[in-house]
Amino acid sequence: MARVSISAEPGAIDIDTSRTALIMVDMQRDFLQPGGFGETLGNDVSLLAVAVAPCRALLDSARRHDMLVIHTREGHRPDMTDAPRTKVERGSPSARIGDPGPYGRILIRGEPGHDLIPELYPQAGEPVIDKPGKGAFYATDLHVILSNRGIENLVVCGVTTEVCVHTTVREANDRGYRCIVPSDCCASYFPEFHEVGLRMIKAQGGIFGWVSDSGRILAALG
Ligand code: TIU
Repeated sequence: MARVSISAEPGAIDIDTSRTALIMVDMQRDFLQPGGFGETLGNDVSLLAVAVAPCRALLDSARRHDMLVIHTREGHRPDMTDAPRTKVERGSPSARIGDPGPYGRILIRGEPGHDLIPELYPQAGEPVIDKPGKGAFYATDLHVILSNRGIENLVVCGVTTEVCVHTTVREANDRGYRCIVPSDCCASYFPEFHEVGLRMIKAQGGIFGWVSDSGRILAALG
């Protein structure tokens, strides 16, 4: 156990590292690599690449400090019985969830595109949460896993800032977790949504949590 103080907005936050988990949200090939789901939605996936190296630095530090590391993956069963029609039929992308893509069927569990990028691949013993929704708590056992480990604080990284990271932070906030979001460890296809998403988290005295960055968190962890 180590108590550390992390410089953040709206103010410094003191955490016990043994009660803190690092959560990597949806760092999947389908979102980050050219030709995957993110690109079929019309997005420039290179905008997400900037988050990979800072995430890797935090991941390495968390592992050195024996912090709980959790990875999430957004996706669905091969028969897609857990995919709402509204989600599958949304918009008019050139390929939809379940359709064949360059990395197998898009956002389908077990397909190469659904898997996590090699740079941030889970180590043995790190729970991987397969989630059908945007939030990591919805229809998953994440809350049980965190409760069993006595986790109170979450450092939430991943993509995209305003979609799955934000939804997860909001879900966590309602469940009583203190969330710290390192600004350079998340990214969006829409840079302005990334900026505003972070401002929303730390506004009103930190209504959803705290915003820091990898440099300040690494400095605090030592
Ligand atoms: N993980 C996640 O954010 N899922 C999305 O679909 N994000 C988009 O921004 N499209």
